[in-house]
Amino acid sequence: MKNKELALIANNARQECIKTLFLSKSGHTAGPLGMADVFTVLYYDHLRVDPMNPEWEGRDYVFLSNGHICVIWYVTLANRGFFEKTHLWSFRKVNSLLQGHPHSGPIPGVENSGGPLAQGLSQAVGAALALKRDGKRNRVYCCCSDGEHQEGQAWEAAMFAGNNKLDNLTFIMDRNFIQIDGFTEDVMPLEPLAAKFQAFNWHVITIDGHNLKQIKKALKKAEKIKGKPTIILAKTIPGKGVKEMENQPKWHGMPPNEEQASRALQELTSERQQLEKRRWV
Ligand SMILES: Cc1ncc(C[n+]2csc(CCOP(=O)(O)OP(=O)(O)O)c2C)c(N)n1
Ligand SMILES: [Mg+2]
Repeated sequence: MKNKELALIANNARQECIKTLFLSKSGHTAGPLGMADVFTVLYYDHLRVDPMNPEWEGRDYVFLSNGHICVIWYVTLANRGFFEKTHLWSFRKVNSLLQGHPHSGPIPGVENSGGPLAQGLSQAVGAALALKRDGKRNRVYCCCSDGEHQEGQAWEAAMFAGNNKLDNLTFIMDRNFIQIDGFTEDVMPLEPLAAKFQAFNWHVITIDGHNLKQIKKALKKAEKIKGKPTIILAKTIPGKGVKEMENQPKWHGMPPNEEQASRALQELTSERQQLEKRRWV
């Protein structure tokens, strides 16, 4: 898909995240806005999925390990036609299909239950191993966060995947440098992340997580790497697109109030007008 179309879809997804979070009056804002470009490229340009038949056996599997950013997953799945968009408006409400952390089973397109950080990484690794052993050609994608790589389980999953040469597995890390109550490098430094994964037999690709061309290229390159899994370290701006929310840990787990939501939508609408006017090559 053309980059202009993708940029407009990502802009729309950001606006819908803001509306959904405002209506729910709870949820996470920074991560979802930061990962809108990655989710858009994944679902509109890259993945082999069929919204009409989410359990199609030839599909690529998508896992979300940092389950708290699920609003961007839900918005993307709804816009791609996996389920009715009206579900978004009851996000996080009692008995809603769309809870504050994803659960596998009832939600079309959602493969894993997430929330306890780092568990999704192990789930994805297990799925990739099973598919490989069954001689299947499906790929497994796992979106994850930087903060969760402060947990032991993350490195156990990484070591296992590298050791088992799971080249049907791609991790995409939201490398946004924030976590729940501060900046990752202040709380518990993660760097040098690339060298750590390389030491565990991973292929590492570092990209600007808002550059559509780079996201596309990295996803394609990962499919060609043999004998090792790939991690795409996507450097993102948490809260991307809304200046007052960008790069601030306080927006990790806070929804916008009415004034903040209205300012955010205004800013994103004017960004949309710029995107329409821009010359795209
Ligand atoms: C096992 C586990 N421990 C703690 C938490 C609480 N928690 C939820 S999000 C979060 C911050 C993780 O950092 P990151 O995912 O990088 O946050 P973001 O970039 O989305 O702000 C924490 C500690 C959790 N969900 N699971
Ligand atoms: Mg983070």
